[in-house]
Amino acid sequence: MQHVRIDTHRSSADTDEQLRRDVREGLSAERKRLPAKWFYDARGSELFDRITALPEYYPTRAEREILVRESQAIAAATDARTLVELGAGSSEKTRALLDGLRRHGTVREFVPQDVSASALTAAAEAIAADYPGLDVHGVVGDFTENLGVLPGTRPRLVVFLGGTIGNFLPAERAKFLRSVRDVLAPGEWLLLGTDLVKDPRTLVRAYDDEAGVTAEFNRNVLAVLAERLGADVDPADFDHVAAWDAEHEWIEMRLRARRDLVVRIPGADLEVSFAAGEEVRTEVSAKFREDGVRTELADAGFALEHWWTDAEARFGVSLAKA
Ligand code: AVJ
Repeated sequence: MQHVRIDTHRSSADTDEQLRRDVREGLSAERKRLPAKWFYDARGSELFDRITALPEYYPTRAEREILVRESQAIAAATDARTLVELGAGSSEKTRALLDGLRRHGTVREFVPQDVSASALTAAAEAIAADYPGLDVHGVVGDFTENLGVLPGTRPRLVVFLGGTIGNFLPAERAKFLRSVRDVLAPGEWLLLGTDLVKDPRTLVRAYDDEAGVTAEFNRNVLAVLAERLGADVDPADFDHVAAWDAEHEWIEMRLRARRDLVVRIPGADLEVSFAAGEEVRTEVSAKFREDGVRTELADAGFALEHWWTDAEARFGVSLAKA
């Protein structure tokens, strides 16, 4: 008998309200922007899974290489009884960690958290089926808001993988890391995945693939606005843009209007004009250096105990102690 439980910490009405606020704020700003989290409806989560298999999109493979190689070291360093995964998505790479923790013999519970109920439920069930005896307690919610109570027996290992921390702006990052630190007891753990600064061509290609899957993923945020807020937007009116910002060391994804447009968004009580060529920033994906990660962790009250990269030093995984 499998132990799977899913708690929903936010209703779809909460979600609509937050989307409405983000859209009103972001699309009435002088430089238009939308938060990256709105990509991930069922279709967006599926498109992201396709991105992770693209030849140009190396972060998933590089991180998996590290997790497979180091899972036993992570288990031995942490003695984790609970594995908490923030922004779990399909939880594919988590299996490498669970394998290591299982072999070590301490882990009892897996707590995946994600905004996408569909992705989370499927992942929770698949993991429970493949790891008999593991209690799986999924949490549907926004990890930037619902960290107040973190379930699970101590010591807990909170993992935040994929480089998703790069979607936060620096101030948001500091706040997020601090909020993770605040829900942990001294001696508990954070495992953090960060994509690393590298040559801009490789970076831009990873966000602008030949097959156009990332372009479709980017435009999917417009489909989300159409679906949830009734926006009369045609995704084909926007071009996908991926650009390296060398000053901030982040990739920006943008949507660029192909012509002058007026988009009505009744669900947000908003009408937005775009001049031909005008862009909306839809994602920031920051890239990191070891020193910067160490400093940001320290500022949040974490000590960096291990730093691992893949063989090509494209991606970094940090194990930090609260
Ligand atoms: C899931 C946030 C880590 O920033 O690389 C992939 C999302 N965006 N291609 C990233 C994404 C475009 C991805 N994260």
